[in-house]
Amino acid sequence: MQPGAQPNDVITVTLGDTPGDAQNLLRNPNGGDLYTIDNPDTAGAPEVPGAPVNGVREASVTQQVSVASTLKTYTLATLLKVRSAYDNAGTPVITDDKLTYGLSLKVESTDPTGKGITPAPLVGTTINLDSVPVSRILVSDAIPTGTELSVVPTPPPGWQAVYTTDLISTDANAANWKTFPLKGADTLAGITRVGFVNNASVVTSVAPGTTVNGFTVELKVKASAASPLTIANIAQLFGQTPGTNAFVYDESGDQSPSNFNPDGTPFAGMDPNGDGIPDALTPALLLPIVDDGFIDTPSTPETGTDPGNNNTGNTNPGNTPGTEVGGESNTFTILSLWLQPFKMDQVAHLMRSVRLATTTTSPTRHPSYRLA
Ligand SMILES: [Ca+2]
Ligand SMILES: [Ca+2]
Ligand SMILES: [Ca+2]
Ligand SMILES: [Ca+2]
Repeated sequence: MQPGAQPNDVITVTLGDTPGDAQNLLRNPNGGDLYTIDNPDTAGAPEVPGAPVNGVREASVTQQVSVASTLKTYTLATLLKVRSAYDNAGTPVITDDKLTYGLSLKVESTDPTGKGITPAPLVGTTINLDSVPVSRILVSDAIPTGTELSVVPTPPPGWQAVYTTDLISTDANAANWKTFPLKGADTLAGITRVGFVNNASVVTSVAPGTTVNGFTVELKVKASAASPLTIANIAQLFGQTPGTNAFVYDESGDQSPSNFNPDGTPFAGMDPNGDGIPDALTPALLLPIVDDGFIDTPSTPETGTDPGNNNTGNTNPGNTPGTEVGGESNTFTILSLWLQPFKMDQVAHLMRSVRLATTTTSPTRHPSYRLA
């Protein structure tokens, strides 16, 4: 950079020299080139002895940056949750019913917030795993009221399934997570949150433009649950932006990445310096920001809902504009198919209607009918 450069002056840096930064051209040796060199014939495979059939190639690339501009780099990550299966086990009781949820993690490559953010990869944040503080990307799903984890989840390649038995009042990012198999006296029924973390020796980050699928969670209805049972839950994502270490926190149920509000402003508390981009935060600053991810009132979820089961909670016509902060719960009601006074009434009414239709011949005649 030259000493006289002023704010907003544009600095251009070019590596290589081709017309219009064209790629993979036959080299024109005119100085400043970035070009290929044939390996010696003695190099062994995959070297093929002799000169390359397409000659020497060259390419170039140019980048521009404004002097004194702050590069707004941040990770825009969206956690998506759908209810992928419901199995009533072919019985009228609900206590053998199972629900399956599919979670996926999408790291945006373009900025949907309108804030001029340059999207960054997603990397881990500090969590406790098997009693050791480690850096991991964490996908967490609190076990909703009336259910328990049915099976140990099978993670997608490069990821590990994890669980915690800590009280739900400890937020997911502060909980003591454990890898499966179950440790000590732990049971599936005692798990309060299930989740997934990256296996740090395989996956170190999720690049912009990438969606990781295959986070599957299967729940079963507790033996003690009563019909009807409304199951409402929300999943949460925790990570960081590389370099700035800005905190990344998202909840499922909408298309908003990193819990950005529908108007493109950061989630409350995430941007202490007020530049429109979430910041690196201490555990003390995180505490009031992060929700426990547990739905206290499943019949009327305090988070709002995603009624389409397709992560469009922000555009739910039932939502009040401006109240769609954070995620929206996936909600599903199951009920026993027998001993339902409401349904019995419906059946009786239907039978009366049929009998009425077949016995009425005149508008003045009062038909008599009875239930068969
Ligand atoms: Ca059943
Ligand atoms: Ca979201
Ligand atoms: Ca900020
Ligand atoms: Ca929302």
